[in-house]
Amino acid sequence: MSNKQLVSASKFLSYVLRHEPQAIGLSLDSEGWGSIEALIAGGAQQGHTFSRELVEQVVATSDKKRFELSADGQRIRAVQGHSTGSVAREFEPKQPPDTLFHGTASRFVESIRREGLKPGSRHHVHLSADPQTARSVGQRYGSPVVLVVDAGRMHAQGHVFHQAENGVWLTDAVSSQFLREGTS
Ligand code: HQG
Repeated sequence: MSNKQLVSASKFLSYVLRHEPQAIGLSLDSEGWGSIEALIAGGAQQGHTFSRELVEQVVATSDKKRFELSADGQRIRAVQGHSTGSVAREFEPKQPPDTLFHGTASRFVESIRREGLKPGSRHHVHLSADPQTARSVGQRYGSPVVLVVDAGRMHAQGHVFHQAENGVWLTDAVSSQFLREGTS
């Protein structure tokens, strides 16, 4: 399996398991699980041919551990990053570290200063535990800026945080009073 094949399959899996399961007629339950058999059959109908072996390799090699297989190996889900209305994962509340990081692009900073961080089309605002990861997330949209989130103070004031299985921190929104630019 070439790296190119794996990346392409990973992007397709992210697309259908997070955003558009209906594009291949796939049903996901509220925790994000869908049948691998249905995924392969639905993908094939849309010209995306892949095997169960390829799906398993994508899950095993995902750098950010984006996906998870069910214990019986029959189902797959994206652990976070959803925008589809059919999924509403119930994450446990968890106390965050004092500081978390959000990577964004410089062109969004002014709007974020005004409005704080909003989830956009996804279900949560995504935060990283370290500034390096945040920087690479910000880089996807342009010149990266790392915002420091005062997660400890937010939590003390009653804001709820969750941590997905792959370590990504999630919260509903971050008001600008809890944000500053920088890496520490
Ligand atoms: C920005 C990746 C203007 C926000 C990563 C971001 C992550 C605002 C963009 C995961 C704003 C949304 C999610 C405001 C937020 N005004 N812009 N008020 N509030 N934004 O892709 O956090 O590789 O939906 O800064 O690792 O970039 O796909 O969210 O730039 O964990 O597995 O609006 O996706 O994971 O962009 O990334 P996104 P994100 P994967």
